[in-house]
Amino acid sequence: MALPQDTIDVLARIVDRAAVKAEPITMLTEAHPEMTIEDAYEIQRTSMERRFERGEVLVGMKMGLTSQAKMDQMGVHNPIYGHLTDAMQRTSGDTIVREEHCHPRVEPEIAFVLGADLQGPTTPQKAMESVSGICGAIEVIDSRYKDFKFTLVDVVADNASSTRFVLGDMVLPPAEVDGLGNLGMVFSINGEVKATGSSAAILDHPARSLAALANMLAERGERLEAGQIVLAGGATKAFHVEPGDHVELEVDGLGSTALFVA
Ligand code: OOG
Ligand code: MG
Repeated sequence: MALPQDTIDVLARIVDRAAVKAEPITMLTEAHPEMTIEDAYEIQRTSMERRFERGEVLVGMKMGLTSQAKMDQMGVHNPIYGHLTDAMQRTSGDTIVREEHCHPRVEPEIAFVLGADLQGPTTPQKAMESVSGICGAIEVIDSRYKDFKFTLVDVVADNASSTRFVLGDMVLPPAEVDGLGNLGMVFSINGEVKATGSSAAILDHPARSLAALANMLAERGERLEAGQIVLAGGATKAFHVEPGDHVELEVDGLGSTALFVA
């Protein structure tokens, strides 16, 4: 790591505060160009500690930048991960509040629910043995950086822009999901189709995203645990939302998931 622990602590406090206050900040790398990816994950972890101290509970992890559409939109071409807490989770049909975020965007995803611990190194096929449920999901992302612009290390430090997510009500065991590697996805806002895509956009198969996550965590001596949720990453680019919007995702065989914005 390039940064000393006290700087990590200060930067974790800065990203956490920006999230709590919904006030955009300048990229951390502007003042700390020497920041490494390991520093960034350490800042992310330290910022999560602050959330846990406030009573939030870890419910899962997310992968980000796992599709070409997302990488191209953000100009960052490496998959990353972030932490998900109970305070970020909503139920299909719930409403999120625009003002609680800096500049929220929504994206269509596939999510896994784990029935067993998952420790890397692993393969996509082996990783799927830990999965008990699969569903559609809408993720709300909200970079804490001005203009939603960041470098790889900045977005990692900012917990991969995590802010809210909602899982579809239809959570099926893997054996009941036909063709997980190529499920049609239709993403609409206010009844207008914004994007159509396929789960194949997510690293060619969402199971590859799950395995990649387990492997990235294993490099840091961490693992996924039974009961956790994993978001595999946006299958299309993300779309900004405003109060009054109604967001809906339909996934072949997995029903529809909805989110309202107030
Ligand atoms: C980073 C998070 C990306 C995804 O699904 O690709 C992400 C961002 O785009 O702000 O969640
Ligand atoms: Mg996402």
